[in-house]
Amino acid sequence: MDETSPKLAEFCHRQDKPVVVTAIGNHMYVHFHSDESLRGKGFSASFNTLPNGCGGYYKSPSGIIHSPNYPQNYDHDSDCTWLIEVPVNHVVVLNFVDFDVEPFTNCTFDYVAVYDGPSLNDEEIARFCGSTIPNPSYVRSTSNKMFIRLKADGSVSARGFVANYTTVSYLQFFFFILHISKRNICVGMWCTYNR
Ligand SMILES: [Ca+2]
Repeated sequence: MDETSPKLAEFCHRQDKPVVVTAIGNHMYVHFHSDESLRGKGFSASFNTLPNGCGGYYKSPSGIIHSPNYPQNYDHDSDCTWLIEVPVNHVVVLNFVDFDVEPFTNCTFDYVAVYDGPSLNDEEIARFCGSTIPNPSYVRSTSNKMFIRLKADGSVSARGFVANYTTVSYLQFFFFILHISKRNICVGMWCTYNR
């Protein structure tokens, strides 16, 4: 509710398209800052509320998502979904920085699932539960959209999760895949960088 809260997005310069920023809880704090020289038109924004109060739609090139109530426990029966959409010809890299979701075999009770596309109908590329950060901590989409779901049952909750996401171009993505799939191949600076 103030500047110590996690930053969801930061904008300057001109935005060519409307940008959607979604708060996780029922508060959002917006800070507009200008210095002593040069002015722009400023900004105009509207807001609305989501019926289930969690999840959201993210279109900024990077951002942070976290479970409802974090760092307090998420509610029983939570069912939150996040859609991240970044520019075409880019992919989404989601990186978990904190994770604590009720552990159970096959994540039967509570879980965080990641889908390679804009909805639950797309391929589920990861499903996590437990009290440690997933290893590896990141998940990548193969297109410019990623869908994430936190699903909880009616008993036992935990702290939840925090994840940040970034946008990577197809070219960067290709070089990364080449590197991890054939570690003995050097591609430009990637060879030096990862040696
Ligand atoms: Ca549970």
